[in-house]
Formats: sequence, structure tokens, C-alpha cells
Amino acid sequence: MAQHFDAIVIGAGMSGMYQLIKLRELGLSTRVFEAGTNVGGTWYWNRYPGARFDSETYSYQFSFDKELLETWDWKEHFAPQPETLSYLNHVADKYDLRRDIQFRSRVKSAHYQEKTNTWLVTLEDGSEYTSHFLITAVGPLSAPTMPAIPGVKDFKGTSYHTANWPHEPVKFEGKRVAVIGTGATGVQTIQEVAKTAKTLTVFQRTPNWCAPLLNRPITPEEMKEIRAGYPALFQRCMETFSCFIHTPIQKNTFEVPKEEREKVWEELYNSPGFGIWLGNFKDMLMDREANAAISEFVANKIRQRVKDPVTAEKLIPKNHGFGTRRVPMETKYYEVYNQDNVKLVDIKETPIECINATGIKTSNAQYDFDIIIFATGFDAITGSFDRIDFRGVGGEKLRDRWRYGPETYLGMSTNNFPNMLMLVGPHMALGNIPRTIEFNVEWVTGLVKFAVDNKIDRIEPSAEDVQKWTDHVKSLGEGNLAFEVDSWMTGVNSNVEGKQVRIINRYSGSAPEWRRLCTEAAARGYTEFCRKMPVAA
Ligand code: NA7
Repeated sequence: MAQHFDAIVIGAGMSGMYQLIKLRELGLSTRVFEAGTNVGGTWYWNRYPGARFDSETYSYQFSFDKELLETWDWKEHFAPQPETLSYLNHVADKYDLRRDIQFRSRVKSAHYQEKTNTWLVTLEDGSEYTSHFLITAVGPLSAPTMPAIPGVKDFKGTSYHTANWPHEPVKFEGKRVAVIGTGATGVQTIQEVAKTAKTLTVFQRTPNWCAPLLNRPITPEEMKEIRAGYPALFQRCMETFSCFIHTPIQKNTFEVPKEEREKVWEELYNSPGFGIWLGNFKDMLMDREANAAISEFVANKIRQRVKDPVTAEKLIPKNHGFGTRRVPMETKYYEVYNQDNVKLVDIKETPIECINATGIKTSNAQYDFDIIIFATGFDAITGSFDRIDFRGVGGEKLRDRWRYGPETYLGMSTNNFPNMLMLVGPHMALGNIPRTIEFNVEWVTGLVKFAVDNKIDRIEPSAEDVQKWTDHVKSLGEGNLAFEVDSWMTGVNSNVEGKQVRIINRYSGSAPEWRRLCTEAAARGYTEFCRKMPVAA
């Protein structure tokens, strides 16, 4: 017989870990299923060379545990992946989380069973478990996609997807290496691999607007100051639009004279982190001319940094403006293309025809390699849901329901999927994700506690509320230039069938507003979730 739990959580990344801590506080028997061999989610899987935070480290950690904040020292302003992973392992040790996490356990399906009002969860090895609550902590960027290029499996050398990187170090010395993909991951990988590879050939389909990260170590004195500033830092993160420490300048671009404007941009370009993206003039992502002006500023930086003008032009995006896709943060990325061992292949100009036993064939050349790195991204936001066969009331498939885009209430639930709650799912404020995770987990925990305390067996929003929220999220996307561009943020993935059309899959209002709406829903006594039940007098 299937083993039963009060709650099953899928995924042991940051959201699954914190959810486990909170469910234990409620005294619920909980099992977390995790495909990997340890905790960490994104930071467990993405071990590729150069992987690191693009956000200020200290703003991206858990804030719920004062003792943890007091005792953990960060070493770099933008921590490399190994440092973040050891932090998350430290959290898992501190809370003895692993005893409730079953590793090497990929969930294949989760079916709601009407008769028993339980979820039947089946792992890929065929083992079965049931639970009353089902909480997804599957991550928005966790379903890696290989490129839909003919012959992708024919290569006889070594190949890796960045999100399935081996645990052992990979050496590039003396090797002919290819990287396909120039998103945030590709950029980090390229600038690292270029240091040691015999040759590095970058296959770029669409250039992205990259900006300097300007990372540096944190000195012990700085760490003391950072720690003393934690309350103010987390307060600030809860007030900004997307929970980052950066906040837009409260002026429109052309309200400021050209000279002054360029001075501001110069300062932003020379400041660490996402400031130039998230701390720029407030109309940058809404006004075409304002966006064109900052794009030209950054294009000129690329022209100054890349010696060969033809290569420089290839590296300047022409089909989208600055900041309308996720801005990759870089450390001497553009200078890589001044190195003799690095070559840029523009595959819009000379498309890849196939991958074969020895390398990559484009329309005008055959390139042979020892290693091919696929930095080709993820089936984002809904992809990790699509890979699990979720079925709700009457066997309805979530995959079918969301075929033309997700439908949710508050980004945490959908109708016909009772007692299933989502962490960092579609239609919620993403931004600085750990800040969202903490709120999201605490909100879900509040709802679960309410249901348990009030003996409410079935929590589920109505179809009307789901429709209303989905329409609201869609309307927020209007006028936002980022929704006019193909990217993972608009649900487009050329490698996944049926995902060629842009959709609105994330909440683009402010995080404080999203939290306000969720908090109000809780304050109403979660009535939208419990409408079938008598409301307590
Ligand atoms: P991204 O940002 O989705 O980038 C994927 C890259 O791979 C991008 O340059 C794609 O080009 C390229 N790509 C994808 N498929 C192909 C094929 N078939 N042929 C050639 N090139 C291809 O993923 P990342 O992993 O870099 O980053 C995802 C997020 O993770 C990031 O924003 C951070 O928030 C963390 P395209 O642009 O589609 O032309």
C-alpha cells in the first residue's frame, strides 16, 4: 500500500526546503521528493563553470532565521555557485532537513483521487505515495532544454547541458570547445571557459544586452557592516518593485538633459549588479524612445570594448531593446572576443545545419570539437509542471489546461486541483526569488494551517477567481516592452513543441502589490479557497 503523508512537497530547492521547515512547525507529516542527490535546486544542478549570483549575495539568502544571518559569512558580493550550495547545505544541516527528503526521486505523476480526497504521487521508479496536501516547489527554471538541432545526439566527443553539469571538475586545457547559447548562463560559461580552452567557438543566435557585474570579495569588515544592515536591507527588498535592492530613478529619461543622463548611465554602467537594468530611469521598459536611447548607450560600450568592429556589431542586439530580456551580467565578457583563441559564429547568418560525430556543421563550415556545451536554457515557468503528469478532478490534465498559458489564482493554485498549492509557480512576482519564496511559503503555510485548524478538507479556488486573476495578470503585461520580445520570460522556447507563441506567464505588477493582494485574500479568511465549506461563525 502507498505510504501516506499529510503533505508531499516536490523539490528540495530553496522553496521546498523552507516549506518543509514550516510544515514541520505545523506538526504535519511531510515527505519531500527530490530528483537530485542533495538539496539546493538551481544551485545543485547549475554547476557549470562560472555559475554565480547576478544579484547581491546577501539580498538573495533566507532572512527568516536571525541566528543563520548572524553566523553565516559571505565571501563575495556575487557568490559563486559552490558558496551558495554550501550555504544551502548548511541550512539543511541546521534544520536536519534531509531526514524528510527522499533524494534520487523524480516525480512522474500526481493524480488527485476524488474518493479519498488525496493525491497519489508516483515516482519514476514506480513507487507510490499519497498525501492530503500537494505542494509544488519545482522551480521556474529547472526543466533544461536541448536544442532542436538535427543530430544533437550524434556527437562522439563530450557534451554537457549547463544545467546537468557533472559533479567532478571539467578541464578545458588543450580542448576545442563549443558553446551554443548566449543567455545569462552562456555568458557566464563563455567568459570562464575562454580562460583555459585551446579554442572556444561561440554559436550565437541572438545576442543579449550584457552589463558589467563588478564582483569583488567581501572583506571581514564589510561583512560586519552588511550584517549590521540586514534589517534595513530586507525591509528595502520588501518595498522595491521586484524585491531587489535597486529601485528605478523616479524620473523619465528625457526629463533629464542629455549630458546629465549620460552621466547617470555611466555611473550605473560602472556600478555593481543589476542597477543599470532595475535602477534606471522609470520609463526605460515602457517608452520606446527611452529604451532606444539606453540601448544606444550600451551599444557604444560594446563597440568600445570589442576590437573588431564586425564582431562588435554581431554582439549588439538588433531585435530587442536593452532590458527587455533578462540582462546577463558579465565580467570581461566582451573582451573575450578580443582573444585569439575565441571565435564568434553568428548562426543567424550561417545557420547550424546539424551536429555530427565530430562537431557542428553550419551552412558554410564544419567545426570539429572535443567538447560541446549546451547553454540552451529552460522550458521556463510551466515546463517543470509539464514534465509531471498532474491530473485534477475528473482526471483533467494540468498540461492540457495550461496548453495556451497558465491559469491560476494568486499564482499559487488553480481550480479543479484541490489541495494543490504552488511555490514560485506561474503568475506570481518573480524578481528576487528568495524574497518571493519566503512570502509564498508563509502564505501557503497560513492557508494549510487554516484548513487544518478549521477541519476544511478541500481547498480550491473557483473557476471564476482563476479567470479573474489570469485576466488581471494578462492586463498588467500590456504596454511592457518585455512582453513584445521572445524570451523565456514570455514563455517562448524554440526547442519545445507548442511554445513558439508569446504568453503572459508571470506577474508583472509590483511585488508589494502582489503580496498585498495575497495578504488581503488571507485576511478575508481564505474564503475564495473554502467557498464550498460553511464559513465559521
Ligand atoms: P536563456 O536565457 O533562455 O538562453 C538560452 C540561449 O540558448 C539563448 O541564447 C538562445 O538563443 C540559445 N538557444 C536555445 N536554443 C537554441 C538552438 N536550438 N540553437 C541555437 N541557440 C539556441 O537561458 P539561460 O540558461 O542562459 O538563462 C535562463 C535564466 O536562468 C537566466 O535568465 C537567469 O535568470 C537564470 P535565442 O535567444 O533563443 O535566439
